[in-house]
Amino acid sequence: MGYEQLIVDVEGDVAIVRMNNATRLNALSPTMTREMLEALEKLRADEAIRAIVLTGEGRGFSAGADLSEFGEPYAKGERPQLSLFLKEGYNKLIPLLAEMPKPLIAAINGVVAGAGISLALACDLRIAGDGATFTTAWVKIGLVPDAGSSYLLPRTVGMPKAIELAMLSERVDALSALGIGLVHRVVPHESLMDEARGLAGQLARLPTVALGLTRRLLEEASHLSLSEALDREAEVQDQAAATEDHLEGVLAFLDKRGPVFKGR
Ligand code: T3D
Repeated sequence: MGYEQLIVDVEGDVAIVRMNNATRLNALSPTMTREMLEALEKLRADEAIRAIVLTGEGRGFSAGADLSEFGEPYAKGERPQLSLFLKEGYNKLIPLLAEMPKPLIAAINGVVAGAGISLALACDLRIAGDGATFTTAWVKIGLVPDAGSSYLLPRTVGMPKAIELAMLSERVDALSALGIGLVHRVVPHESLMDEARGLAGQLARLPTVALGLTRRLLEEASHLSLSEALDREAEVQDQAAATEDHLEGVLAFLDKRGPVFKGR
């Protein structure tokens, strides 16, 4: 798969997707956004891929929107309607990540800002290198959280912390991010990709359909009453129970052997 601002490597059943606009800390240009949509659609449809790692080249994970794109129109006094770009770009990309039916890991290799935080939040698991730093950034350029962060950030760190992060836009280091639940693990920078690959490999050996359904069920249940959630669990359990992996899991348990899940 050849892209201008993205590198996609397939390593067995794991795909490593690298944002590749390192001189701008992997800022999300229209090209990168379009290429991510294309690549992730393909990986979503590819049954041989059972886990995806999203990371960045160089010292940035992603610095959010590519502000150099704003320079020319703003210098000419033009004020493009940002919602048009958001609807065609992030508003398609974030659901594609958040609803990915296979596990998605953000391997946060460095600086994260603005919509880069949203990308990480839309992944299932976030592992940060110990040098990573986070800043919401929007308010510093007079904008509001977008790319799903108004929704994902409070659900991840709680409303009071989300308000503090969004309004003050201070830089948060990796250990502080771990402390507030913004990331799940912090590892030495040098071992970040080994850790991410290890975790992706572990997830790729699990029942892929059940993992995807689990993510969706937990997300849906946060909007439901208990009785609605119980009904939804029963419906989704029928879907999980119809998979080959469910059968294999039960038979392996009864045979006292390790299961071999196929992701079906
Ligand atoms: O419609 C829409 O698109 C609206 C959507 C908005 C969504 C958003 O994400 S808004 C938020 C956009 N992001 C930012 O405002 C962050 C801007 N960047 C920074 O504040 C800082 O660069 C960082 C805190 C992220 C990192 O600081 P530092 O000191 O580690 O690096 P640096 O020296 O500032 O940046 C290194 C290079 O990357 C530099 O280029 P140069 O001088 O070496 O040629 C810098 O200009 C470039 N860069 C960093 N962020 C961006 C960027 N270039 C374009 N867009 C960026 N977002």
